[in-house]
Amino acid sequence: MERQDVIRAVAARAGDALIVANLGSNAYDLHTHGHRPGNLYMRGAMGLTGSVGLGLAMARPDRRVIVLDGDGSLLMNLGQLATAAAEAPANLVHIVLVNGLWQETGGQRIATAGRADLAAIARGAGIAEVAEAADLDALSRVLDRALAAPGPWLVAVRIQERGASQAPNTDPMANRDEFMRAAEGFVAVAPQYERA
Ligand SMILES: Cc1ncc(C[n+]2csc(CCOP(=O)(O)OP(=O)(O)O)c2C)c(N)n1
Repeated sequence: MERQDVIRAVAARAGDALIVANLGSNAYDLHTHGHRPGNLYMRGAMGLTGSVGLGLAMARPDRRVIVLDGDGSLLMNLGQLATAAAEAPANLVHIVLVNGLWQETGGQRIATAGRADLAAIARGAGIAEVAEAADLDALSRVLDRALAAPGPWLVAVRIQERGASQAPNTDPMANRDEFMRAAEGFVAVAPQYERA
């Protein structure tokens, strides 16, 4: 299974869910294969995609929130799993694409290429619903459950890389504004953080 298969499968089922996509390829491919106002494309803040999704899920318990994370990014901030388990928002579906690499920075091998098991780590953190998928049929079944049944969910999806994703030419501020409107009810960012 390749990244784009996962992105397409999620986009096809997302409905009115809010989606937060990890910096790099997940964001690029979600924009290419499923752009909509309810998508937030992370541009930096490696490791925080899941934390942003957790905050959103807590702020908007009436909306399903999908996180499209990278394994390197999740490894950088494992504490978020314990926090998600403790806060336990039922509407959070945290999907991590496991390629065993830092694809975005040139394919450096990381711990998930070896012994580290993110699903086991999530179980140990106390996440209520943990699932794994390594092919499209399994992914479809897991997504159908995770998008309907209460979580929080952590879904670890094993992917094979087939090469670099194309970076779309998008404006992060416009994406932020559009996303905040889609996630209506959010407080606007303080003016001092606006770009001059
Ligand atoms: C704190 C921090 N360290 C390093 C980087 C550089 N960096 C950007 S993307 C990336 C790799 C992301 O890996 P992963 O989450 O596994 O996603 P993939 O690129 O494999 O889809 C790195 C190391 C960064 N942006 N921020």
